[in-house]
Amino acid sequence: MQKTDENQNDKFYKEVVEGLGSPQKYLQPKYFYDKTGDVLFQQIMAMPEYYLTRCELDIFKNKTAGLAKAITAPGGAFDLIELGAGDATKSSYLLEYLVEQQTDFTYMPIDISGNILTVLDENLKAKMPQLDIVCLEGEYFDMLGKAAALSPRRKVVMFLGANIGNMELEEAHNFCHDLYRNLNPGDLLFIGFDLKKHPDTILQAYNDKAGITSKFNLNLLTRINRELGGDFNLEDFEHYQMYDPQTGACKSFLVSLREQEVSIGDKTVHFKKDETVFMEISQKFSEAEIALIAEETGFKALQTFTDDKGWFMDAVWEV
Ligand code: AVJ
Repeated sequence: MQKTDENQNDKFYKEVVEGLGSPQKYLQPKYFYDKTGDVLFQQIMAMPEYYLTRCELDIFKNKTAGLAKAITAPGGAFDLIELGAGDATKSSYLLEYLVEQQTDFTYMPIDISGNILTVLDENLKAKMPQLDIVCLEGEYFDMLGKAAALSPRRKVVMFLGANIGNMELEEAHNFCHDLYRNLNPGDLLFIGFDLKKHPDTILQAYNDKAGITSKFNLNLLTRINRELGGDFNLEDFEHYQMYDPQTGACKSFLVSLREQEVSIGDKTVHFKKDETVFMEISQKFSEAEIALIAEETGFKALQTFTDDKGWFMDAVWEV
């Protein structure tokens, strides 16, 4: 059953109040992506500092045949599911190749943003009229269940763009294990990781000079103001970014520039001066750490693909 907007707003409110009521205040990055957030993320991907998208694009553009081979190798028709598809810039190279080869598959993009899915559906249909596409709007596991109910075919699940990095290590581990348990023997997981590299390169990707990442973070406060009846004053908060090469954690925060009270609907949240709100983790991995996650969550690591710089890795794992 499709959730109503009202239910989704209740959940948004509940999670915001819970996060801002915690000793270490936090908000969840999945809420960044409203209409403005989608546009700002597009701008982030186009920034000179944000190498991630270009690196993964390099893999999809230049290693298309290899990727297609890895996906089609087990044989037979399949559903190509993409978690957090966004605008599918990267995967469209693979989709075009598969369509050209007359591969028997259905593309099932899953995204939390219905807005971006509508655009995606239109664009892909215009580009590839032969493409069989079913858009699924909602949270990953709900929609994976829906995909399983829609068809019994072999599943290839793509989780690109270093989206896995948005989880703490233990959470990433649990997530992969949950995927493993929700798939069947022979199904594949195709998953993108941002690799550890020079700390400055990483920090700059999230601390751009033009301040787009800062706007991206602050936009969530604007969204709370609009959708949950908040009264955040954006001038009273500042974006702060850090990267720890030891753990590979790149984290963003908003810092309260003064002591203040903010109302959200009928709730009041108190901020001390310099108090932080943890916004997002973008975890970076070593090759060994990636192999270990596969092993510990039950998957068999089949193959890896990297860009020319060796900055990004797409791994193919089998259930
Ligand atoms: C979409 C989660 C991969 O962490 O690199 C980019 C989001 N946040 N700049 C990332 C993001 C700030 C991005 N992911």
